[in-house]
Amino acid sequence: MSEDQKPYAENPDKFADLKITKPKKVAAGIPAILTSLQHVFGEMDIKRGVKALFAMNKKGGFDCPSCAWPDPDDERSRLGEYCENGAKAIAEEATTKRLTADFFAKNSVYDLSLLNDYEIGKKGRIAEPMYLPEGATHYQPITWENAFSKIADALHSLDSPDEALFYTSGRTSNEAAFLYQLFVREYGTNNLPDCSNMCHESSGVALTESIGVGKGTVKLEDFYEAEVIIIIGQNPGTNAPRMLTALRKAKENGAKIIAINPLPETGLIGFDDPQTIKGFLNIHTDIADLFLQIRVNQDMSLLKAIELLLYREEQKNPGTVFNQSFINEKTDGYNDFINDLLRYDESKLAADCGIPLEKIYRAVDIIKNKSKWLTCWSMGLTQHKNAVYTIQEVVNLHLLKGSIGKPGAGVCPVRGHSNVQGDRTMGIYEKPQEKFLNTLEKVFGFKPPSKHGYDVVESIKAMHEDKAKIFFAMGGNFLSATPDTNFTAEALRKCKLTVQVSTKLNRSHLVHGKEALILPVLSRSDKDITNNEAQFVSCENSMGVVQSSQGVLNPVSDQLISEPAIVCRLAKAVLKNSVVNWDLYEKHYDHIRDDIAKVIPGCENYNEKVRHPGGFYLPNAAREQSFETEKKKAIFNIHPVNEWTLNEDELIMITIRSHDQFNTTIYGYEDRYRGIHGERRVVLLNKKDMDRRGLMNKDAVNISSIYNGQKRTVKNFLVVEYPISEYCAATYYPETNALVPIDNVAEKSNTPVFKTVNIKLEKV
Ligand SMILES: Nc1nc2c(c(=O)[nH]1)N[C@H]1C(S)=C(S)[C@@H](COP(=O)(O)OP(=O)(O)OC[C@H]3O[C@@H](n4cnc5c(=O)[nH]c(N)nc54)[C@H](O)[C@@H]3O)O[C@H]1N2
Ligand SMILES: Nc1nc2c(c(=O)[nH]1)N[C@H]1C(S)=C(S)[C@@H](COP(=O)(O)OP(=O)(O)OC[C@H]3O[C@@H](n4cnc5c(=O)[nH]c(N)nc54)[C@H](O)[C@@H]3O)O[C@H]1N2
Ligand SMILES: [Mo]
Repeated sequence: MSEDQKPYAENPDKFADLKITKPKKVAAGIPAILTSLQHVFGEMDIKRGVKALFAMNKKGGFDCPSCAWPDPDDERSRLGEYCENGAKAIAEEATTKRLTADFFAKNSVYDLSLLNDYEIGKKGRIAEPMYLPEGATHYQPITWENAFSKIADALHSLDSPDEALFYTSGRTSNEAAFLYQLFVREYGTNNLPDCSNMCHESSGVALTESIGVGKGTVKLEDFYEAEVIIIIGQNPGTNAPRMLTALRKAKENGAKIIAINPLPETGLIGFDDPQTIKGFLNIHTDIADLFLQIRVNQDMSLLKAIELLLYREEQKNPGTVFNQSFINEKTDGYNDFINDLLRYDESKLAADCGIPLEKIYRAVDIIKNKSKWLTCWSMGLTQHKNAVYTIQEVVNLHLLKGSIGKPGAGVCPVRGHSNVQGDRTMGIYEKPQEKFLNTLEKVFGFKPPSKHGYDVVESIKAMHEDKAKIFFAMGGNFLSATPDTNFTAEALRKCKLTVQVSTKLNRSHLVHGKEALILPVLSRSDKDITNNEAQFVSCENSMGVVQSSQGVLNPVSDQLISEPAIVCRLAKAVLKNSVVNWDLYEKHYDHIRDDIAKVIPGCENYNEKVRHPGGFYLPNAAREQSFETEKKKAIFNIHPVNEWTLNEDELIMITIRSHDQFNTTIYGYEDRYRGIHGERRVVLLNKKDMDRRGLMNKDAVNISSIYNGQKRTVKNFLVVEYPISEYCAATYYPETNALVPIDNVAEKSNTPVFKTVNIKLEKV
């Protein structure tokens, strides 16, 4: 066991680099431009860097591989639409550093596992297919053909197709995703776990039950018309920086913005738009008009308090606050909902969420006479035990005012990975609907399996229990992104074979099955030339717009192939009597799109529509106030407030992203906005919680989580005093994923509870 590869970097002995400065008041601006350029030109020459930056998010260029924020339809900057973190994402994937067979011969898998995630990621792009035989210490080169036949042999050796798992991360294009689910289903399983299971699954489940569609209802233009925008459980300045531009415009048009967060995140407070003259001159926009500093996972109490106070206002002036005709015609469950609401007391609710009642009154004043109103959220709502319920409470609030499905109003889960929403649309889902499977059968002539497959958490458990023996990942970094890192590492190690389709080296290559393969792939920004013709792919953004994306850079190796081509070749190797014409798909992606058009609702004439500059919108009935639930109405769902269970000495920890990472890819050690530099193994604490424990800035602590009597510990984290809500703590993901219990999942969505981890600190 002692020589096993490390599932996470352990006990750094040098801690000298941590520097703490004051959190920034203003996001973006000139420092953002400078940082972007440093990252890009640190990884490639000027010509390649300029080419990449100019093509990103331009019509006819490629979709930024960072977040899923939409591009403006009309006025895109001539420089391309990008932000600091988009530029870092490009620097990361367009780097000219390469990992060839030579590199893997020189570095054992064990030695690589001793590096931290930053060091692993910075090694470069994987340049050729690699294979790790059982018991070997080093990856060795393998031909593509042999790699595919090894996978085919392994898959054929299983007792049932349900013993194989096919994970998808969210960068996979629509074309690749469509082919991948088609291959997996023709092979015979619905085991298609994806990063959505850990991300916006709770939003999908909540919204489907409440309004009949698992996606948001707003368009970018709605931001410009909105009178009020609520940003709850999201850090847009870091994770969707281009959203700040939309918020600035909204403010110029008179919108009021309310931010709800346990941390005063920089982008929420102020913003310099680097793409405008004002931004260059350092004139900044204050984004939030009202900041409500909530305790972790007390959003339900706050939402109920707001609803209760709005109800009182409505009683005082009937018909002026609630939209009674919308409630009567379009919703179900109003009376029961109000009866339940009246059980609560606003003072108690305010105390529970840690926000003074006067501040809640201010929020109510902002909202009460407005109906053009949007709510945006992200992981701060979705990764809790009661996530689905809190999101449904957000919908309840919108239903009271009829603020959904009309200009300037609606709900907006801000998606994470750049094509995570598209992958779902294309059928990457472990619980496919019967209707979808029937269409596949009609179009292709094979019978897809109807038994539901495993999601992420179920997959990890299935590997543990020897129910799943082959793990195949289309992108991502499963080991580091999932909860309970040690448990997941054991699960992966039990597999017969693990296969990673990847651009960059990550820890999932280093903690592996008995045999392992790395299949190197073209990235978003790479040119994809097939049959002498440049191919493009398509993606769907957070607002349901589907657009084409075409890489412009020369790939770093002629051994890289595209994700669609990988699926076609894999399918040909595995499926002896396939009824699908994989050769045709591989020749030209138009053939893939022809079949997407036959299967996916709203994608009729896909080839034509996706070629429109700016793309096209997928249909979304809730946008027109047509709610396709069983009752054909939007539903008021009733859920209780969430009791905080905090034992003595405990804190509630959230795991969040720094400004210098994309999920498990660490760009650097600069969490610039929060003023934390040089070190990621930190724990952010409120001054009062530090005083109660006698802790000082930079003290080293071990962090333990206690769940169902089980203790998990990570060692040597440095304390940073931070204006976070009392009784709460924050650490960076993935360093503390080992503390997140595999069994602690959100009700209904099964999303790991990454944001309510009960912890104790022990000074070292
Ligand atoms: N640069 C960059 N961009 C990214 C990513 C990245 O890693 N780097 N990741 C992408 C992905 S996959 C995703 S899903 C998104 C994630 O985007 P975010 O959801 O913004 O990411 P997190 O860092 O998880 O931040 C969660 C926010 O919610 C707050 N929060 C935590 N708990 C609670 C709570 O109980 N209530 C409330 N009201 N707030 C809470 C935290 O303080 C934090 O501000 O970003 C995407 N974009
Ligand atoms: N504690 C904690 N854990 C979390 C979260 C959290 O907030 N807290 N957030 C969760 C969320 S929201 C998400 S979405 C997941 C993310 O989970 P994943 O999507 O699995 O993780 P990433 O870090 O985005 O994956 C990065 C890897 O993807 C590969 N890659 C990059 N680009 C491409 C490409 O174009 N094609 C292919 N084939 N591979 C590529 C690279 O090899 C890179 O190392 O993590 C989840 N885990
Ligand atoms: Mo995500």
